[in-house]
Amino acid sequence: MKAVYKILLVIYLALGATEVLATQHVVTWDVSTDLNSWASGRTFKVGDQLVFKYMKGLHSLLELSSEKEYKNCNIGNAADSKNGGNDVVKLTKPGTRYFACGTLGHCDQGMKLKIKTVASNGSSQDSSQDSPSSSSTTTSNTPTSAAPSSRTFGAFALALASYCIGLLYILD
Ligand SMILES: [Cu+2]
Repeated sequence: MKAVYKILLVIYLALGATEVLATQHVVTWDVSTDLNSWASGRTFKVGDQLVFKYMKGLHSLLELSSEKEYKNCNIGNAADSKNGGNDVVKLTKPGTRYFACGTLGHCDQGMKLKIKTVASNGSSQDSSQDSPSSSSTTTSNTPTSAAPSSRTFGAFALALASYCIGLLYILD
């Protein structure tokens, strides 16, 4: 019986560890929100999710396929459309994605959003580029708290798995 609780604990810990890697960005999807400044204050990484919250029936969510369509509010041939009012979009790869409301006139009123997704290790590389003063990279204290890059994620998951298995034995 005790082993069951230990396994549950380990699963819980493993889920918790993967949870912190992805961020949910909740978008208040309406005409009055300044969507540009909302987006500019955030970093969108591969693995993150966008959640568009809006009054169902009043708005909808279209994904446009080009910058040109986005600029001109050409919503005629959208790549994807949703209308649930609580629409989740997963950012699966780096690049730019374009969203607009499908209700007539709303896109022209500014109800559109451009999202630039970066690789999950992108921002940390940028900050360490040309700053010789930041010599405070002490890797000795807590190496486990460092955010894993997408490339090393597999290795990280493997390490986590072995850590969890190890934990099972330690708890015995
Ligand atoms: Cu709308």
